[in-house]
This record gives sequence, structure tokens and C-alpha cells, in this order.
Amino acid sequence: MAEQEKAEVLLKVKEKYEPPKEIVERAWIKDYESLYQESVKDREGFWAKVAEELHWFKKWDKVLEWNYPYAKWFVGGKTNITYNCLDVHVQNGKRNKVAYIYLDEDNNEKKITYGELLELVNRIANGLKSLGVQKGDRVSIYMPNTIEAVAVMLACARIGAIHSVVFAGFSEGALRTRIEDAKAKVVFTASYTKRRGKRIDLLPTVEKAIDGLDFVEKVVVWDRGGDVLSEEKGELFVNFDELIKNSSPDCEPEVMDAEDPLFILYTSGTTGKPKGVLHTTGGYMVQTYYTSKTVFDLHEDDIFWCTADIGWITGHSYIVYGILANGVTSLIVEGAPDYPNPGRWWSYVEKYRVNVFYTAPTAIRMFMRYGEEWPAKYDMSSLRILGSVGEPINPEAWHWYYENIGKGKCVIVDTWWQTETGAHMITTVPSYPAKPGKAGKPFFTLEVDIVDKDGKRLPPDTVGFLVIKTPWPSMLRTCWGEPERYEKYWNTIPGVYFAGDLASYDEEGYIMILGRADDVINVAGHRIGTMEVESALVDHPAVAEAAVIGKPHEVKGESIKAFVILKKGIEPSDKLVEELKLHVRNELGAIAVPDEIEFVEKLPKTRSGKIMRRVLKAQELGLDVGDVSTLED
Ligand code: 6R9
Repeated sequence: MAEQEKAEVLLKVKEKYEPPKEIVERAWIKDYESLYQESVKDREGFWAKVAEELHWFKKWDKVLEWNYPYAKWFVGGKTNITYNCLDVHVQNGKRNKVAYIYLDEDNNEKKITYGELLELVNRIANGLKSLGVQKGDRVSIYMPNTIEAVAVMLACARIGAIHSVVFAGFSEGALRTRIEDAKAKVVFTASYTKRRGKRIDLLPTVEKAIDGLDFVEKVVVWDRGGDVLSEEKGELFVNFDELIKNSSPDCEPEVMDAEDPLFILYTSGTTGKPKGVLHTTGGYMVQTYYTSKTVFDLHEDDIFWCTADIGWITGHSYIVYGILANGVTSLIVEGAPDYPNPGRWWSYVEKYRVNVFYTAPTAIRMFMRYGEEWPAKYDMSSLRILGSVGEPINPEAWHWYYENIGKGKCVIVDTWWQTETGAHMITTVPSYPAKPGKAGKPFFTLEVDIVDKDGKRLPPDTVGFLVIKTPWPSMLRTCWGEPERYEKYWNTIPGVYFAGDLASYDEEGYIMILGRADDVINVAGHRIGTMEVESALVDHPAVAEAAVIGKPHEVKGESIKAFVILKKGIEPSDKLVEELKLHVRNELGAIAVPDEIEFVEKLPKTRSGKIMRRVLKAQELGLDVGDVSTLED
């Protein structure tokens, strides 16, 4: 197996990087080991103490109600996450403190203070109410990475509407599936986003995506110029600026039960349809707040920058909720990292004196290719903590990040977590040494294990399934409308949460993540289900059958290769390859387009008719195909 070979190579990494003394001295967590031991002895007590740092309209009666596999945290507690993200800071003298610094590709800068953000959020919240949106209604958000998009998310949370952000790089097919599944009453969008200097229109995509979906009552359009809302568009469309212009800047936060839904975020699973991961208010608020504080070691005057997009969980937790709850200033950046040149990101680190920087290995590998002369042009001495997320960081990229961005003076926190987990789960915290290529140890209260398919604990340095044995506050509560898919996380190996990743631990308890164990491909840190791409291909009139695998890729981590059987009488051609790629792009979006498409006569299948992607992958990579006893012929 490819993963096992990789494991042996990486497991040889024994070196450890001690954090600089100044970083340990200011760290919130000075002694991880003793606090961890304490936390597993009294999980509920630990999280209760954290929750007390936040504001509750009414305190909880019980910290945890665990009715396997369903959890309720802070039972009976009442709060509103926006109150903790905004009002609390405004009341504590931070009205004029900058919450976000936004930058576009032309380096146009826009700053918003906590006071201004609260007013903007309230105006949108009142606007939502005027459109008839109520607590529990779903609102889809298809907007670029901007302050306005964050404000719409928060406005939903303000009134208890459930937001469902759809990454603005997705195309109409993917957007439609998500709007339809959530039965969104209102959709928010913008006239366009810009990438590599090119304007990408968003409104036409939304119009196609909602065609015939009668439950969509309004589409609110943030017109960033271009006058996209002409008269003949009709009453379905509302101008964002008009909606908020006359609405009040005051809006009482809805009193939310700790277990009231906060948002749905769709993610790829092993079947064709994406799952709507549901997060609730209280537990998600507590764990995103506390991991932001301790893993990024945030202090009052820190400037934080998470380079993710709000369309992903990393943006939800570490651009929006966890970061605002800590009341720091952070950057939000729209457009490509390397446009107009590969110095773009590093120029921002210099200009805004960024202290904590959080990005993905795929970005680091891209910058490695451009060469160290780019970061060397800038003064990045403000940096203290560097974070990594989204996929395993290979030791080579780790070292490059450490040397060229951190100048050997920063700590790297390699944070393992998922859309489903809501917040960091396995990582080092800044005060104990990191090992390149290994994520680190479980976060407080979590019991993590590496097991075989029967749930039996494996010895150190062996590759197995990563499982989590105890519930945690920011865990997903269900999959929207599909409880059976939720239960699958907890009954694949009975009694524990099955993360879907392969991993191993070493004799010191550091965990190394090796990648997905299931049919999910990780392209540049984005989860793409093989089935999703296969469905999109089969949807094309020329295609009879398709199988999709992930292949190692130098920059993206993995790339997609598709094997396609054409319908009778259809001839393979380069033109058809391009047509199929375009088709997938239209159905799912650019990130899901296969790099390679190979036309084949047959696909390896089990006797029960399941495509054996494992066999295709082994053949493709020239590896041992393993057990093929179930192969058809
Ligand atoms: C936060 C996020 C989750 C999957 C996860 C794993 C991979 C994320 C990682 C990592 C190794 C890390 N992953 N962080 N693998 N080291 N530090 O990315 O959520 O989009 O749901 O992806 O990403 O395979 O299972 P999501």
C-alpha cells in the first residue's frame, strides 16, 4: 500500500524542534502534559471552565449529555455566538479596535472596527428579518472572501437563521445541490469575485442554480459595481445595499439554546452526494474560541491571518467565529496568493506585522517552487506562530516553512481536524516541541487512538485508522436530513468516532496523519469524493462508466485521474478529454477537474459490482495490487 511505504519513510523523522524561550514564556499553555492529564480526568469540568470565559444569557444546567452517538453540550445554556464575537468587545472598550483588514488583489485595503462590524451585522440581520427570515430558516451564502460575506454569516447567527456557505469557486451544479438540500429560503451572492485579475461573475451562476427551485424566496445581491441588477430581473432579486441602507443598526441577539443549529457546511463523503455537516451554537463556540486562544496563542494585540476561504470549515472557525471570539485583529484576503506576484502574501505579513499565520501545505509547496528569494524580500520578523492545516505537511515543506517564513524563530503548529470536528483536535501547542511531519498530540480532553478495523489498538509506528473515543464540544451533531450518515461515523467501528484518516503514533505519543482511508481525495487541501467526480463524468452523454483515483502530486498533494469507459460507438479523442474536463468544471467547479483522463475498455470490479479503485491506483503507481480475491476476473 502506498500509504504504508510513506509511513516508513516519515517515521524515521526523529528530530524535534524546541520552541523559543520567549514564545513559551508568553504562552497560555505552559505545561501541556499536566493539563492534558488533568483534562482527561474531568472532561466536563475542563470545558465548563473554558465556557465560563464566555458570555451566556443563562448558564447551562449540565455540561454534557452523551446518548451515544448523540451528544448535547452545555445543556440548557443560552447564548448568542455573535454576542461573544462582537458585543462583548464593543462593551469592553474595543469599539474602535480593528476587527478585519480586508485586501483585494490590487492591494485595496478596507478596515472595519468591532463597532462598525456590529452595526453592519445588525443592519443585515434586520434586513433578513424584513425578508421574512426567522430562526431555523436556512440561508445560503455564495460570496467571495470578504468582510461583507463574514457579516452575512454573523447576521444569520444573530437572528438564529442557519447559514450554509458555499465556496464561491463551486459551479452551478454543486451550488444547486447545496441550496436544494438545505431548502434555503434566501441566497446571498455578490456580482463578482476577482482571481488573477480576472473578473468572475457570480450572479449568473446563482440564477442558473436556483432555476425552478420555488422555495428560494429572495436572492440578495451585493453589487460591487457593474450594475448587475437591472429592472427586468424582477422581484426575486434584492439589492444588498438597499436592503441595509434603511435598516436599523441595532438588533437584539436571538437567545439561542446551546444546541440550536448554527450552520450547515457541506463536505465530501464516500458517496456521490455531499453531506450537510451540522454544527450547533454552544459547543462550537467554546471549542473554536479556546483552540484559537491556545493553539495560536492569541493575545490582545496580535495580528492574525488565516489564508483560508470562508467557504471551508477553516474559514468558519478561524477567520470568523473562534478568532472574533478572542477579539483580535485579523486579515481577510480575496484572490490568488501569487498574483500579481509571488510576494503578495509576504508583503502583507510585512506591512501589517502579522504575528500568527495559518495556511495549507499546498500553498507552502507552491511558494517553494517560486523560490526563497520571494519571502526573503520582506521583513517578516513579526511572525511568531505558523500554522498548517488541510493535509499532511511533508517534512520537506515543513522545513521550508520553518526556515524561509519562520526564519528559524517561529513555532509550527500542524493542526489536524475536519469539517466534522469543527475545531482543532490533534496539534502541538506552541510551548512543546514539534516534529516535522507529525501533527502532535491530542487536544485537551480528547482520547485519540489508532486501531485496526475491529477497533483493536495498534502498537506504535503502525499504520491504522484514526479514531476518537470521547465526544467533544464542537463535534458535528448530525448530517442535515440524513441521520444515518451521521451514525456511520460512530458505528463503522462501534463506540468510537471514525475519522476516515490513516495515521500512526510514535513512542512519545506524537500522531502522524497519512491521508484518507476512504474514497475521498485531498486536492490542495480540499476534500473531493471520488463518487462526486464519477457522477459528474457519467452525467456526460458520451460516458458509460467512470472511476476516479487520487495520485500523489508535488504541489497539490493529490491530483485526480479518471478512467472512463465510453458508450458504444464513441471514439476517444483529445477533444473529448477537454470536453469532459469542461463538463466536470461546470458540474462541480475547477478544483474537481481531473488532471488526467484515460479511456479504458474495462474497469476492475468486485463480484458484487463495486469498482476497485484500490487496484486502479496500485496499477497506476506501479505498486503491489494486494488482495484481489474479490476481483471479478
Ligand atoms: C480542517 C479541514 C479534513 C481532512 C482530514 C485529513 C485532512 C486536515 C490535516 C489533515 C494531515 C493535518 N487534514 N488537516 N491531514 N494533517 N494537519 O481541512 O477540514 O476540509 O473537512 O478536511 O483533511 O484527511 O480528514 P476538511
